[in-house]
Amino acid sequence: MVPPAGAPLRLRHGTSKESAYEPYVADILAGLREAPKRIAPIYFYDARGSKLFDQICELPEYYPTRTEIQILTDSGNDMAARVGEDALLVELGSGSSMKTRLLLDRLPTLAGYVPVDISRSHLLNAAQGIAAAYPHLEVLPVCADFTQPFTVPRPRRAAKRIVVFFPGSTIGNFDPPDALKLLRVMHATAGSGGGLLVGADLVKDPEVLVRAYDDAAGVTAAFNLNVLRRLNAELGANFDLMRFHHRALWNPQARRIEMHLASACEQRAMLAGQAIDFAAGESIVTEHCHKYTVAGFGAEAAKAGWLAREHWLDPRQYFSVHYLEAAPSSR
Ligand code: AVJ
Repeated sequence: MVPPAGAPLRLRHGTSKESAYEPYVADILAGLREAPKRIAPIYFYDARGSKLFDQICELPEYYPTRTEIQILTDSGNDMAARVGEDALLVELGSGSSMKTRLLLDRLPTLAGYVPVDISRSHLLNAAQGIAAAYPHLEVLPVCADFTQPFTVPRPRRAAKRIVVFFPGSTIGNFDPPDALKLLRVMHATAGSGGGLLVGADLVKDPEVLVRAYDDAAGVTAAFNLNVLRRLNAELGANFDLMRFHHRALWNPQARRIEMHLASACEQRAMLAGQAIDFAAGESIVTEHCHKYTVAGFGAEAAKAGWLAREHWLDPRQYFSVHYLEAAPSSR
């Protein structure tokens, strides 16, 4: 029996804390002790950061969201055919559900939908929205850090296969060794015969890339700086937001956009009783956004045991969505 629409969804797996990342002060301090200083991009997404990210997705310069939506709209039927009948769809980092709906609309026989997110409140809100819009779909939310293996809940109606859905080019936030680890975790999650439907942003004109991460309205700058505001508010730090500047740089060797917060002058900030010293011009790296080629992405995935089956592009070839199948695990 599927719970009635509107019934509260229970979290039966993962953590019961508000965020799977609490407490995080030790991680932040360790990153600020590295050279170069680093803050992981997961920390962007407090309530204000999540709102700013939604605004980024609407910016004229930020093409990835609308391009991926266009690909899902144009090729969604082919993707649904690949996912097949009676599958269990497991979405990683299931923030907004817009892209998911494009798939769910085309997958009437799905055995269940498992949204996985680190933020408990976002997860439950999104899951509730999906459960209300798809009353016959069993929704099984999991609050977890998806970079670590987690238990996939079993739907009441047995699934023929597990398909992991990982849109948004979030894979680009992981440096190559971590991306490979994540591809392996997803392979283990899907199991043999399982699938992976994943979005990956493509290498293109550096001007187009830089503008997407350094928009004229300054929304990305506000999004980047918000992480310091968050540390001030939540960890009692005293970063001076007027003395850090947003930078977006294209690194052609590593094929990635790098987001930095550059210190305008020599300065010291305090965090949890520890001094963090900055030279003038020194920066904190807050995000790497790796860009792929279609062949390059397939090759990385192959190292993790994935077989590339099909991919879809927009007419400008800005963004790619790939369907891969799990080769039987060698272990
Ligand atoms: C959510 C990781 C896909 O890398 O494009 C957008 C995050 N950062 N603008 C990206 C982001 C700055 C975004 N991802």
